[in-house]
Amino acid sequence: MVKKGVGITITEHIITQQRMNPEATGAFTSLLNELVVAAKIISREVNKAGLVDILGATGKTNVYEEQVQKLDIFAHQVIVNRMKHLGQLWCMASEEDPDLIEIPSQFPKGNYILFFDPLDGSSNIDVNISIGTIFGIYRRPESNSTEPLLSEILQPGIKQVAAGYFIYGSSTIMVYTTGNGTGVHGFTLFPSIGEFLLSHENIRIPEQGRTYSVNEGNYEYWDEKVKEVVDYFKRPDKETGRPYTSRYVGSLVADFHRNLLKGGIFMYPADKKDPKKPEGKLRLMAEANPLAFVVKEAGGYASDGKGAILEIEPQSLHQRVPLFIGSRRDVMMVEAYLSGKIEKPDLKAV
Ligand code: P6P
Repeated sequence: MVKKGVGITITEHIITQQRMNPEATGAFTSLLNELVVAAKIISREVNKAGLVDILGATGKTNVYEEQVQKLDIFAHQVIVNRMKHLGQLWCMASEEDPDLIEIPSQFPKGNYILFFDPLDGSSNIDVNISIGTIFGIYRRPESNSTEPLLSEILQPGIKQVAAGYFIYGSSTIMVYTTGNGTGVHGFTLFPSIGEFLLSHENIRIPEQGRTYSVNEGNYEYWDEKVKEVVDYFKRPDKETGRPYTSRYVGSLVADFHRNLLKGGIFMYPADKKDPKKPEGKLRLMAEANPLAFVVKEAGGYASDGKGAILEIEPQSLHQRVPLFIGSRRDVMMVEAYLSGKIEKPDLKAV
């Protein structure tokens, strides 16, 4: 019997995408491929974290005064070390670094900008819940500057040329898109051959879900309209498929990935819990924008409750934003209600 091939590798897929783009120079392909190498290294450490002393907090805190887990730092350093010498990046920005990460002078600079959250969901590391790496890639705008300027870096999410994530769970999966109708594709890591193989071709998120994901422990800190939205999803109504099921892992990549495949809405609203985080906990540039780019390409939508996440003009590197993301009909309804376009939450109104 002739053994089947191993299937389509991520490397092959990226090159095929490159060939579809006549101006492609291969720079972007080498950038994505190096990110894949970084993810393989992170995946190996995440999957053996229980066995060696790499678990547990470092005693340090990051720019958000969050306990930084050792794997957070490891993942951050792996990505920076792999990407800095490539010659494809103008600069980088990481959730784990308050400042822009410049390319050391001994390496050539390139024309792409990489935003990343090296290990999102890190509070779940010690309890073996899926965590992930999120990335968004922009092109450096035309300019005569010789050094990266924040004004060049802070672009709306719609300007991304690629975005995606790696989820380190029961298996390691990469999901990415280059936008412009190229689709959203998922690849599963086969440790036995050390390759990501195409496993989820052209992912489309259901127009409407049956799941809502939100931390209801924050209920008393939400404004009244957000409370009404969450109560709406819980209220029985056959015609609109309610009550929805509640699913909340507390790891953005895990919650997002489930909703992307099965449909649903993830919400992290603004809340009054922490005066330092009036816009909620999630960050625009390294979390909301990349996932908004992916979900849009898969037929879904992402909103801050007033408008599209991808249209937001960023004001700072680490700004936070309320996030409603997932199945188009669900998110559009929430945005229509929160922005006053409809009088009450009603899926039949969108
Ligand atoms: P809460 C993990 O710390 C994270 O940044 C996201 O991955 C996740 O969606 C969110 O925070 C969970 O926050 O406040 O519900 O524990």
